Amino acid sequence: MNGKNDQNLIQSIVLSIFEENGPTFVNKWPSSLSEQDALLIAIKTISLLMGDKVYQSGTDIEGMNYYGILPFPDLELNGLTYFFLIPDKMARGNAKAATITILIREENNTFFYDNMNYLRILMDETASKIQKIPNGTKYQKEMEHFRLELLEYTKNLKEIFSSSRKIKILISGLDQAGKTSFLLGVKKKYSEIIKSTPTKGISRTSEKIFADQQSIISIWDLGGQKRYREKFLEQYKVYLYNIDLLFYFIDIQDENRIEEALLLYKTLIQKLKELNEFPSIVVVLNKFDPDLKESIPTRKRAEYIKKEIKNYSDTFFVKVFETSIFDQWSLISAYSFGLSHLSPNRTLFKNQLKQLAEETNSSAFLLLNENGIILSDYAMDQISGKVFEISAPHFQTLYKTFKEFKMLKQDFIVSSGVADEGKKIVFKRIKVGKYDLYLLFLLEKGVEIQQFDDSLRKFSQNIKSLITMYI
Ligand SMILES: Nc1nc2c(ncn2[C@@H]2O[C@H](COP(=O)(O)OP(=O)(O)OP(=O)(O)O)[C@@H](O)[C@H]2O)c(=O)[nH]1
Ligand SMILES: [Mg+2]
Repeated sequence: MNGKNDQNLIQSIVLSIFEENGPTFVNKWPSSLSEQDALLIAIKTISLLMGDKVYQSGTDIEGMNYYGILPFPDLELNGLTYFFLIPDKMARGNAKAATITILIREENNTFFYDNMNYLRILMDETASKIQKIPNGTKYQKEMEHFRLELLEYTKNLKEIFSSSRKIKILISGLDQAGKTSFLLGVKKKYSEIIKSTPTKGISRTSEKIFADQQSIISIWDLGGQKRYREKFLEQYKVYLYNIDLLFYFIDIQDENRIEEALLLYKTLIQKLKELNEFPSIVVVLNKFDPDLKESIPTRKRAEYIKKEIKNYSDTFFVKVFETSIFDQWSLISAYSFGLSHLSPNRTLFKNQLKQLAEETNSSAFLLLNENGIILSDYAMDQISGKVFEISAPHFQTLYKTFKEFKMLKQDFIVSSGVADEGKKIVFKRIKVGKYDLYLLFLLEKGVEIQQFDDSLRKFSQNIKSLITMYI
């Protein structure tokens, strides 16, 4: 544990650029950081950007800034890396890939999460300055300024940091909205759904996306009955403090209580603002059972709710899902979306999938963990996304069944003739470090999966270190 005012919190700062001869560091601090280590940092961070064809096709430079948290186990450090482009007429795609990396010791990992907003702004400002300076300079002044700002900021921090991030997810909504059933449904605990009773007070569980993940994810399922709701609103500070993600449930079938449900939502937003807590929000329009999908009154109600939610939500990031306990995929989609939004590396994952899609000439990709949680997805168009929606659960079951009966000789199944124009759907297991992950993707006519062994291997390699920092 490190006390407050830890002068040694920031271990290193490295600015790296993809120069003609490959990734290299152009500025490093402290001077005691060896050239070899600085080069390692440059190669590792830049290689995640390279091959990303986004910038090679001349997309605007402003639009592609993103960040991620990367482990550097050899150095026993973790890095927050900011990826950006420096305009350069002479370079391929008229730009050079660049990264700024802040390194801290692994045991101080939570520093990144707790101060992400500040760090992003500071990195963004510095990157903007660097983008405007003529090429070939060492960016000494900008990096020095960056370092001083950062050190000044960390000097005043009062928190004590640790290696494991604590994530708090709150599940709220009126009673009977289906909150508890949803959580059980995601875990396929169907027999318990039938027996489930209204939640008394609060039910706390935890989530593990990976068996040995560092982060501790707690899920607070709040009883929605009036007496529990009142208590919750009375003690809102306890419940809303340090919240990372809110799932807000509305029963789409309960037409008489829509206004009441919206009012509670509005109240929650007000309380959150008061506490200066800005979690991502997933609004779940639940009990949207498959036979109601086309019902006009239900659709109208859904549109009305979406409009109101948008009006109330202010600056919060909000995404609305329509779910039903009778549609497992709808539950998984909403749940996974929420969880993946907690991942600092979500943009990096998406970019890796995008890159893979380009290399394999595929229009869509899904990356799943062993429990079927969607870690990341990429779809070029809506139709491809829709195909997955329908086929993913089916493939997962098929794959498991085949494996169970030892009928699977390879680690993938291909189905042809399902989609139009001779496209094939592939469900494939990939080894990423010690984890088994699954890819679902669409292959164009005449293309065989074996052609992409190299791309898939590279993909596994690239996400191997990202995955340990997934959440
Ligand atoms: N038709 C339909 N019924 C559902 C769905 N989800 C849950 N239910 C039913 O709705 C009732 C309430 O579900 P719960 O999961 O206990 O609701 P809750 O939001 O946890 O309620 P509290 O714990 O009291 O806040 C149960 O009878 C469920 O079987 C759904 O998607 N469709
Ligand atoms: Mg409940």
